[in-house]
Amino acid sequence: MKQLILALTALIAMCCPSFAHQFEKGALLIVHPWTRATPEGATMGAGYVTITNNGKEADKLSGGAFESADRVEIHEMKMDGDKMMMRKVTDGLEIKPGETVKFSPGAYHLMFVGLKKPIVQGPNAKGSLTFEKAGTIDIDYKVEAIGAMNSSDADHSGMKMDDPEMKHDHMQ
Ligand SMILES: [Cu+2]
Repeated sequence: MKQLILALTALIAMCCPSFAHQFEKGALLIVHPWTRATPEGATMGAGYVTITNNGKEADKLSGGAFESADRVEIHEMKMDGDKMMMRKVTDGLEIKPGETVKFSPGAYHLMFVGLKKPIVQGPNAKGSLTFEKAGTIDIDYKVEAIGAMNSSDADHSGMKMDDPEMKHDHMQ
């Protein structure tokens, strides 16, 4: 029986790379972090993630890190009258039990401040997110083209094994 379970576990681990680009710690699930390439000389970049709190207590995203940035801020875009305003979230972003918060252009985003080099397409970019209760979670960001407003596999449902988009998966 034990061997069977081990064999099954190994099989499951091999079979389903569609689970790959997500990160889990405690009750938190972080799905498909992505960013976009930046032009030469840019000092700021933006990152997007979807965070689900599967726990029974609220947690709070308080910040994070990005490989080539001085610091990471949480920003929110909001309409103020007819103007789009960007606001820095200074006291953390609460994620309630059962809640999913989707960061996207025009809403919440992570701002990578003080880039020391451009973000380039290629291997995923490394970073982390820090939560009050769950602590720090290492993640990596798929890098989309300069100016991209969404990421091709932001929605993992309906993905196929032979999807070329799967190339950025990390099975290690
Ligand atoms: Cu911003």
